[in-house]
Amino acid sequence: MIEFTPWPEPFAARYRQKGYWIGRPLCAALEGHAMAHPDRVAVICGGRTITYGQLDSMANNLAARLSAHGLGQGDTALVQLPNIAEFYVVFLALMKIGVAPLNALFSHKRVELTAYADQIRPKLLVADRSHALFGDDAFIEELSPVQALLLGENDPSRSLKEWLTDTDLQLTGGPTAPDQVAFFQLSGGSTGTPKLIPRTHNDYDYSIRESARICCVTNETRFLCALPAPHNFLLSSPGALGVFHAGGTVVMAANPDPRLCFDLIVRHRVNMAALVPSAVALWVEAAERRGAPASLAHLLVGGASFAPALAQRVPQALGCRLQQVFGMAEGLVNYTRLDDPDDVIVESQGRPISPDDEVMIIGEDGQPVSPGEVGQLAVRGPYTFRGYYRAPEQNARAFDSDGFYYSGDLVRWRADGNLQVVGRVKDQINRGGEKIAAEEVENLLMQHPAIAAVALVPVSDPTLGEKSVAFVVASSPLKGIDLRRHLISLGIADYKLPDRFRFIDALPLTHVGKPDKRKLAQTLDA
Ligand code: OOB
Repeated sequence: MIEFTPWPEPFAARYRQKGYWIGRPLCAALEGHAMAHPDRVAVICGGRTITYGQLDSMANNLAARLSAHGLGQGDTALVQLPNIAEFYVVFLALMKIGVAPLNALFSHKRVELTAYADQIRPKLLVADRSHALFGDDAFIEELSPVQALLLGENDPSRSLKEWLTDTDLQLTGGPTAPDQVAFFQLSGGSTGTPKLIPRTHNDYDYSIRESARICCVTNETRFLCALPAPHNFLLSSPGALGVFHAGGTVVMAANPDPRLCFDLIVRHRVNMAALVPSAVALWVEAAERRGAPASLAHLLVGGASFAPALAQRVPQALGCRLQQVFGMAEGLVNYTRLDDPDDVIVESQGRPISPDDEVMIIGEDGQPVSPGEVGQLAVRGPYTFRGYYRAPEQNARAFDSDGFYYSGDLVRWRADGNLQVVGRVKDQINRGGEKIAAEEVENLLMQHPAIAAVALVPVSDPTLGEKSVAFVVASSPLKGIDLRRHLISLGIADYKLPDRFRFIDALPLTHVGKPDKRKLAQTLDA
């Protein structure tokens, strides 16, 4: 059994009694559709059209082979796949036999994958030969999983495609109990080591069902997945799992480039998509120049701050309804509702999924703020986690004694009952929806022998919303390119590479002796 911090029993009892937690594993909805109408299309990926029946039988084949290799409940898997149908097949297969995956982003490299593997000690690795780290076996040997399965592999004993084909093997074992860990979600993070979020079947399934309902996902939905598939937004808000819950179709795109996506939307009559604001800007511009793809009816936007001036242009330019999403891999997800007044949809980030999402807005004095005032968002509820995986110190900081999780977002309630995100207190850079924990990059920079001190700070950017600037105190002459090379040699995701380096004589300090990042940021505005 994978350890995690459970909800205290009175909460768990209430969530069950109210019908939020229904005791169903995450593979159940898809299996139901595979039984009821196997020929309906579940995923379109490149030239392939995969039905619910095919998706489920590939997952059964993989699950049977994995269970025959001794994998099952309590085991973990490190999975890194690009946006392809196999991502869902693997996820489903692992749910069926109770193996908890951690789905890394395809942009993740040595630093991230090593940190994840150190935490979960995966028995299974699923990766892609086309990824720079997996071109040969060196890194696989370092990770030393019991079993590695690779996309694009010639050796049949390790070829993922091979493991999805028909087998006589019987699937043994089954999903973990619904109140146990189903998989690990990735935290955007604000600390040195990337943190993992254990999600249970019960809590995640509830967020999926309600998201699908609130976003009016049906079996007619044709959803474009053009951001990383493992991200909570694309997985469950309502994401691909919301679409599978309703029996609709997911169309995979490698990236959100409008040239690629508009073509896919037209070709596959896509009617729903989910984007981060920086991609919305590209779509709106492209549509204003050469027209919008007609079938698109509904666009979800979330993951980063969304300027009302851009939001305003969406319905006209793209000919679709807009829905804002403010969510987090830790749990809480807020939506504007489709029938909300225009000003709510354009200016707010909506309201929580559940009547039992308890949201508090806490001021600097640790007390709830007056109505309408700005403070830090704290939350507990039926699908908000109760603790990072094996991180007691971080949990002591992120949670209060009543189990409220402090998200690090600065928000306010509008008089109409919707939240507005106005800023952040966590030490994080939100680069076009991709989250960078400042401390993680600072620690890696500090490994360079010529760096005496460093602070990573966000700077506003017209395209991405924010970019990162590293302020560096060097003990001998250095150039930005040296530090870029240093980080690349350590192996971090490209989005974490500082966009700019600024060399200074000393870091300004706050009265408690920490780098004064606010002051540093001001020197950039000037
Ligand atoms: C989503 O999840 P994460 O875990 O990558 O990042 C969560 C953080 C939030 O705490 C907030 O700082 C920021 O991303 N954020 C937004 C936002 N949505 C997320 N900031 C401003 N406006 C928004 N609409 O990003 C995520 C998870 C599920 C659904 C949607 C997004």
